[in-house]
Amino acid sequence: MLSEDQLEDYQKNGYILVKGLFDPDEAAAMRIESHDLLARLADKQDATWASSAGIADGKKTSLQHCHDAQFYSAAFSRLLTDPRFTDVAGQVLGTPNVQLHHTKLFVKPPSAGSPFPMHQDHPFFPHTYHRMAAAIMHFDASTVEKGCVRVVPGSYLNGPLEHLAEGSFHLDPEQWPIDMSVPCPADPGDVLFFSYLTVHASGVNVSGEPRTTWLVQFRDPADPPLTDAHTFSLGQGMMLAGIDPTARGHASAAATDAMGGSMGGAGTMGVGTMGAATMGPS
Ligand SMILES: O=C(O)CCC(=O)C(=O)O
Repeated sequence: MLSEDQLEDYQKNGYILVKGLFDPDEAAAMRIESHDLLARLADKQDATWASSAGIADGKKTSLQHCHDAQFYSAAFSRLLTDPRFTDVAGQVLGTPNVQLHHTKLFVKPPSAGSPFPMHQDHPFFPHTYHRMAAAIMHFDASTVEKGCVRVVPGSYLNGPLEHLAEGSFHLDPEQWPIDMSVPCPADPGDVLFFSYLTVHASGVNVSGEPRTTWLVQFRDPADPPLTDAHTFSLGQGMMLAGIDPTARGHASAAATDAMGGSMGGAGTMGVGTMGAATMGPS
């Protein structure tokens, strides 16, 4: 659980790095699990965003990834409902009800592991009340050299920002240079929680070691999605803690809408041009 001071910090800055949420030996076991899973994958895709090329000075970088790792290995499923994680997730959302949106396993390979440009996660899957956040679980050390995640403290208070859509939603680098962000180096077992409105990015892994993280995106089930831009992730809607007070009302509204129904669910209340695009691995 977060202390009152930590929760205040989150409310002020839109992020909190929770030290030692998991033990280093648990993180080490998940690191092995992660690398084994990526080695097993038949279809190995590079998740590098086209919009990150500028950050890497035109250098070719790569990013290993697996969406929905909990469908490949039960070790990930256990983490999803681990109360050490879900208690903090509920605290940052401000509700005991925590619902899965999606997960992404990333390994930034040594020497040229891909960076991420400055962005909010909001344009990929906008929700009505913005009760959506991410937790990045660190399975090995993440330093500035390894391309750790970087955040702009307090940026979530600006609300949704206009993004450039090309090459995955990202902010204009002239207005949002990466230097505006602060690095969040982490040890194995540390978890970084941040709002989907928090501006964040990450650097190139120029070190000799891979950086291994698992990102879990979660929401308040009572916060209706504004579009159906991201409904493809496996297990979306699974309850990680508490209950869904809508009894899957939003999911059935979206399904009816997708079938051309008239319930006015996701897809009819869009956010202009940002909503429908499905670029990038978010
Ligand atoms: O893992 C990272 O370095 C950043 C990931 C990220 O920003 C994202 O997936 O939206």
